[in-house]
Amino acid sequence: MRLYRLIVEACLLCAAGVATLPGQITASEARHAPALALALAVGENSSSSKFPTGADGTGAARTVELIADKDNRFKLSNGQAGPLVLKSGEIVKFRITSLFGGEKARDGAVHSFVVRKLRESGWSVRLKEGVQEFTLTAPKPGNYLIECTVECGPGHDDMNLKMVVVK
Ligand SMILES: [Cu+2]
Repeated sequence: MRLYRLIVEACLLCAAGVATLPGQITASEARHAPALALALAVGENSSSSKFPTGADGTGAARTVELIADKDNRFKLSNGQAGPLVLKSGEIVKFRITSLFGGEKARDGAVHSFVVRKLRESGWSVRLKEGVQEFTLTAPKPGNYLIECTVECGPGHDDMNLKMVVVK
């Protein structure tokens, strides 16, 4: 909480003494919003850890390896079809190997990795041939579907991978 106080004090320097504690922010403090938002974010993090961590709290993001295969199917690295099981809130590093399945998009993508209802959270990645890595945060618990939205060739319409997010 030390950082929180420093940031609020810095904010106080910029104008009237209004910033106090999280939860006590009022409309009159709207002009302090950026500093307050930052202070709240820092406060939130410091309650658990200094850095983003995996769900196991070790600080290491878990790596999930997938294949977007040339037969136009997603596969887990163990060769199975899924589902992919994640823990809500965990930070997941995806390492996806993509292989050409007969057709590719104009931008060169041979597949994509899309969860439609999570697009705004970054769950929408074009996949070029080869290995790609990106990091995402597992959403709230529920059942999701990872889909390929690139016309990648025979079997494309069924190219998806079930994802189950647990508490
Ligand atoms: Cu496809």
